[in-house]
Amino acid sequence: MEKTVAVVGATGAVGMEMVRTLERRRFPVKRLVPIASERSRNRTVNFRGQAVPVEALSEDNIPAVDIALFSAGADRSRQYAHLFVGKGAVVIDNSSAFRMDADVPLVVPEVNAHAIKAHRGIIANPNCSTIQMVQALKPLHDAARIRRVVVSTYQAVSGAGRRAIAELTEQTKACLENRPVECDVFPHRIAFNVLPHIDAFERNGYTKEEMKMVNETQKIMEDDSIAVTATTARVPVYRGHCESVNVEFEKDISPDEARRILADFPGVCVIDDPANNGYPLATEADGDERTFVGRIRRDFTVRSGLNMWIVSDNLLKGAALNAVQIAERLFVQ
Ligand code: NAP
Ligand code: 12T
Repeated sequence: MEKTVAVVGATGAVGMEMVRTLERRRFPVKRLVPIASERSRNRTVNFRGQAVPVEALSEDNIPAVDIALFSAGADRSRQYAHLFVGKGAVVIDNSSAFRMDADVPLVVPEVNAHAIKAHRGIIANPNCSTIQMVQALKPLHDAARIRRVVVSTYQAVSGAGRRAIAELTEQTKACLENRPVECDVFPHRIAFNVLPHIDAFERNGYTKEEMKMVNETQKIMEDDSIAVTATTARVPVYRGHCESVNVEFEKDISPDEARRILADFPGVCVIDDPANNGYPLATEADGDERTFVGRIRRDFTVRSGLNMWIVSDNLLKGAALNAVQIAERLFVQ
C-alpha cells in the first residue's frame, strides 16, 4: 500500500538524501510532503522528475501523513514530532532528541529490527558514527562477546549540515589564495586541520558526540556490559566517516573468522587486501549504501582483541538510508 511521506528538513543535507533515497529505493510513496522553515517557502524539491513545493513547518498546519522523516534539528523534533504522531503519523527521527528515551526504539535494522514493533509513534535513528560501528560490532559480539571498545573517529563535515559543507569549501579556497579564513560553523578552521571536537562538551570532559557513541551502542546492542570509550574528531572531508575501532573479546576470534563473519552480515562489505593497498576509504564510501570494514588485525596486547577500520557514508547509512530502511521494515516487508 502506498504511503504519504513527509520529510521535515527536506532542504537540508540529510533531508535531501532522504528524498533521493525514497526515490532510489522505490519506496511506495503516494504523496511526498517536503517541509522546511519559512525561509524555504518558495523552493521546490525534485522527486521522481517533479518539482514538489516545500511547505513551511508550523504548529497550525500539521499535515496528516503516514510517515514523517524528521531531520530539521533536535529542537524541531522536540516541538513537532508529537504533533505529527497526534495526526496519525509514525515519526522516524534523525536527531538526538528522543534516542535515549525508554519508550522510543533506537534502531539499526540489520542489528535490532525486532525493537521497531514496540514503538509508540516515534522511532529514533542513531547517530551516524554509532550506526556504522554497531553494524560491525553486532555479528562479532554474537560470535565472541565484546568486553570493551575503544573508538576514534575521523568525521566528515557534512555531518554538521549544509553550512558546514560550504565552510570547508570557502576556507579551502581562502587558504589556497592566501586570504584570511573565516570561521562560522566550526569553532576553529577546519580546512587543512583536524578538530578533536564534535557537538558540545559535557562536564565529564567528553563531547556529546562521544557520549552518544557510548550510550547508543549499549542501547542498540541491548547490553550495558559492553564498555565503550570514544574520541570523535572532525576532518576536512566532505562525505564519509572513518573509525579506528579496537575491540576486546571474551572468547578468541581470529582476523580470518572476523572477516568471514563480517562479510556475511547484511549491509557490510569487507575490503581487506593490504598487499594491494586495499582498505576502506571515505572517497569510495561516498554515495554507497554499504558500510566498509578493513585493516582487520589482532591486538597483540590483550588475550583476545582485534583492531579494524570502519567507513560509511554518514548521510546515507549514517542518516537517510537507515531512516528509510526503518520505514521499509514498518510498511513494506
Ligand atoms: P542542515 O543541512 O543544516 O539542514 C537543516 C534542515 O532543517 C533544513 O531543511 C532546514 O530548512 C530545516 N530547518 C532548520 N530550522 C528549521 C525550522 N525552524 N523550521 C523548519 N525547518 C527547519 O542540517 P542536517 O545536517 O541535514 O541535519 C539535520 C538534522 O539531522 C539534525 O537534527 C542533525 O542532528 C540530524 N543529523 C543526524 C545524523 C545522524 O547521525 N543520524 C547525521 C546528520 C544530521 P531551511 O532550508 O528552510 O533552513
Ligand atoms: N553534532 O545526530 O556535527 O546527534 O556531525 C549528528 C552529527 C549531531 C546527531 C555532527 C552532530 C548529530 C553531528
